[in-house]
Amino acid sequence: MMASWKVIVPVDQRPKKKMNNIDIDNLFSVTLRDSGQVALIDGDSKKIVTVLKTGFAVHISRISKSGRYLYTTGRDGLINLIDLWMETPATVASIRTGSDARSIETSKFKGFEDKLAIAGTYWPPAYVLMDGPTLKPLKIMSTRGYTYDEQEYHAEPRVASIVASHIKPEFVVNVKETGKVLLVDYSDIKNLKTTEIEAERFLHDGGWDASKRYFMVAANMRNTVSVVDTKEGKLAANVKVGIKPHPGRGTNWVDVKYGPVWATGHLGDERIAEIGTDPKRHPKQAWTVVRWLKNHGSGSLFLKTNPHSSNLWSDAPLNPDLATRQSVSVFDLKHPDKPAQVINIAKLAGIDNARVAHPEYNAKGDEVWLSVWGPKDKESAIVVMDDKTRKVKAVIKDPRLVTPTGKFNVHNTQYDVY
Ligand code: DHE
Repeated sequence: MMASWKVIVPVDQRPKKKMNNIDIDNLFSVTLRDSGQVALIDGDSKKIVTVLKTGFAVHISRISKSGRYLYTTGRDGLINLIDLWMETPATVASIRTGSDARSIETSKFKGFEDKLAIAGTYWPPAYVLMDGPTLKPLKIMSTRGYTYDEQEYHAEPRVASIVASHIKPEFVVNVKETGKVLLVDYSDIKNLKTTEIEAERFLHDGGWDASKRYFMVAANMRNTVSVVDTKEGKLAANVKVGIKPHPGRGTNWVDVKYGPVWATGHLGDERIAEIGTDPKRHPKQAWTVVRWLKNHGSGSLFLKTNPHSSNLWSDAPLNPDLATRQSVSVFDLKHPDKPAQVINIAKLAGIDNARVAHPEYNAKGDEVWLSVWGPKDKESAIVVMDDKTRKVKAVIKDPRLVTPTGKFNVHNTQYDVY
């Protein structure tokens, strides 16, 4: 790890203030999966600011608490740290933390803003804590151990999603095969305390409820969403959902009848499960599926609404039917009994043979960005929809936009708005 570690621009040679006119709040970091790059796109002008080389089949982007630093991880374990304050944002440090990886996150608790980073790896089965501004590795922790239920030794349990708590100096680390959620207290790395929570198998992706106290994570082999109460450091519930839940980070809104909910779509069926998340004021609904919505098909990966919106957008990029995987469902959350409007987004971009994936709102919450994810050697695009009218606002096309998939709006990623 040390041999791969590069500080390209030392901290004292970095800008002391923002050196560009970019509205960083509304910048999007877009995964260009098959070219191993991210495109930084200005949310207002829809213009590409720059395209940066990252790891192989780059997977996700995450933003530091201050909004200055952007972290990316490639599937090859290459972490890039990008400074958004530079005249043209560029990589200022990089490291390889393993040979197979999916997750990266940064410390968000008061007093630890931008201080630490954490990367999880599929191989080796471990996570590493790093100095945030330089990526210097500080401590590697193995995830090898016993499955929570059968108490069988597992030699290579992979690290799936990692999120940073806003209410404690903790990272929530989800270990796939053992079904354990680790709450890693980073306030004293030398005397590291972790709380090990028995959840369910195989943990994959997830996100916060609206209060940011409960972490909701898919356990896809058991058709379950595990709910971790990060305030108490305990499992709150295992909620049975549909077949193979896949929430991304999931999404939150207030159901007209049942109060605050968090929702996930599914790979294995066409339902969207709304789970009640307010045990104080809606105890009957808490940690149960209060309502099922009907997506336009199975094979859904991501769904999103926004505090400023009453629409819910849901994709189905892994559906075998072409028209289905090119389309999204848009639900009116004020009238949840009304069927969704199904919009073929790829057609709107004039592209055939693509998957449409990953709705992401802009910072204001009045636009929804969707990736039209074509083959590597064919045209792709990003379609920007006006949230209110559900009509096209812009189609971003550029030869540099090779296989766009995930899009991470700085504001929404920084504050976990979803
Ligand atoms: Fe992902 C998140 C793992 C395939 C796009 N993906 C995640 C996370 C994990 C994961 C563990 C959560 C990270 C976190 O929050 O810390 N993904 C995997 C796989 O193991 C899998 C199934 C197979 C593989 O070979 O990697 C896989 N993922 C894909 C894709 O094929 C997708 C659709 C396109 C791509 O770019 O590779 C894809 N995954 C994403 C995206 C997120 C993600 C866009 C972040 C969602 C978000 O809104 O935060």
